[in-house]
Amino acid sequence: MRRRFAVGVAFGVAFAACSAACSTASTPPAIDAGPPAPAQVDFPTGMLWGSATAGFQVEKGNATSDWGHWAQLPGKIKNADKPDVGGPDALAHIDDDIAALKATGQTAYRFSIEWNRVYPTRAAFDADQPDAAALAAYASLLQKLKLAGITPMVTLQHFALPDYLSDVSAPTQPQGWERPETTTLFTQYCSRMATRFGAMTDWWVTINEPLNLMLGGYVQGSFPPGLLLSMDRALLVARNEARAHARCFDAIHAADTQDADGDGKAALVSYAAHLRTFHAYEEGNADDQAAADRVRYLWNDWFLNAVIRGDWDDDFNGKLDGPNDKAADPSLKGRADYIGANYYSDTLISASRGVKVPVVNAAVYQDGLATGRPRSDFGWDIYPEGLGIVLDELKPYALPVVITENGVADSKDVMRARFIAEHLYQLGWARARGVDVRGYFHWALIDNFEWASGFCPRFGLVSYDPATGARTPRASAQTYGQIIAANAVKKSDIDALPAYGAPTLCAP
Ligand code: GCO
Repeated sequence: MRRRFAVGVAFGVAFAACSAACSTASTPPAIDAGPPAPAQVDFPTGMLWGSATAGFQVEKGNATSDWGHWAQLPGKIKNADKPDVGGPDALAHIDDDIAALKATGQTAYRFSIEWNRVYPTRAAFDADQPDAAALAAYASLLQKLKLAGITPMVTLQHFALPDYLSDVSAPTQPQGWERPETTTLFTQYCSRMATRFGAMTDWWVTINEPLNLMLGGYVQGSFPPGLLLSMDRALLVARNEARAHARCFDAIHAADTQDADGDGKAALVSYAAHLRTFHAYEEGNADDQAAADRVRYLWNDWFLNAVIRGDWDDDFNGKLDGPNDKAADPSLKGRADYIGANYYSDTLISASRGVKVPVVNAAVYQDGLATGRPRSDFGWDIYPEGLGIVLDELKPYALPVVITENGVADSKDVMRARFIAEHLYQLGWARARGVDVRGYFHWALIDNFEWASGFCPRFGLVSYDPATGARTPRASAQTYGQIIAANAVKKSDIDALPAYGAPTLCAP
């Protein structure tokens, strides 16, 4: 069966899932034909070992966000799941979550401060009258992390936007990042949060996966405002997010002058890019390969080039030759202190079949790939080598890298231990090849609301049972803890782990 417009996926352009028709696709080549795989990889002292969440996915009570409204609309969320019913209610369970981090020796935690929670109305935002309970909750989280010796990493925008900037009832009107006022207000929000919390955190993520937001909202239709293949609006969103990131970067640096952890740096600011590997649907097919290169450029390089090099490719054609293109634009250049990289999986690209996405003129296949690799409950390939590939691709930017997300939907915990070990092995190997990776955040600390897929996919190191409210560490969390304790991964330890178990498919 061929499926169009799958919902609720991180990469999001699953325009057609593979079926028997995909059988001509072959397994992409393994990385690094050169030096043999090391027997052991080691991590540096001070490596950030953590896990990640996002406010809308683990909190309750974000009804004044666009996602809060979106999740009430019929047909938008798998099984009609409601974020406030069945989630782990993180702000009410800070101690439990910190205990889970400590139990595995994690030293860092990435979470978001939800804009709509802090400023539920436009009037509150304009008057700078933040919600006292919201501020107290985030301050408490930050204080408790400090007491526990856990380094916080704060995301300022993780998909959900306040409803006064993104109205799900009016999708034909400009929404969210399309509106110029969103950048202005976001910059103020960044400044205010950095002023208020800068003494308690040094690590900042401005926007989470800006291109996924664009894709889900304007191409695939599974995120607010729910548009299909609305390319002009999509590209406007990407441009505005890049500029907003740069303004937020400046605002944070201006406001956060306090060094929270005594390392001499007051603020380390970046965004979280979702990076993938892209292979030709048919290995050796030159058209497919060219299409894969186009998609890879747009998805992996475009935003990084803009905010690190200041290279502004306004028409997304891969060259700085358009009337609005600009090299080394000083208003954009140098706006990343590190690269935040979310890595999940691989993608096959076809030039000749399936639903083509304009601009890249290619069909994108991201789940149910005919590669023979193990796959997660979400239908995504498990492809640890891909992490090595994307890390190698980051070398030319010459910046430290933090893996801000990496994880697997695995409700039965039959894949996660090996998944973690194999990905961390690739990460360590990339370090040995010269990529300066400083941290790793597993997605996720605890089971949570997976956007359009609701609570079906289970990404947590800790399981959450909505019936009993029990938070139970999964066995794989111990494997993560052992690697953290050793600060190394041995190939022989990976070999001793059970093979990947079968997925309990939770496809959209
Ligand atoms: C994303 C987000 C997370 C997801 C995670 C699993 O990548 O979509 O940053 O919010 O939950 O990636 O899909």
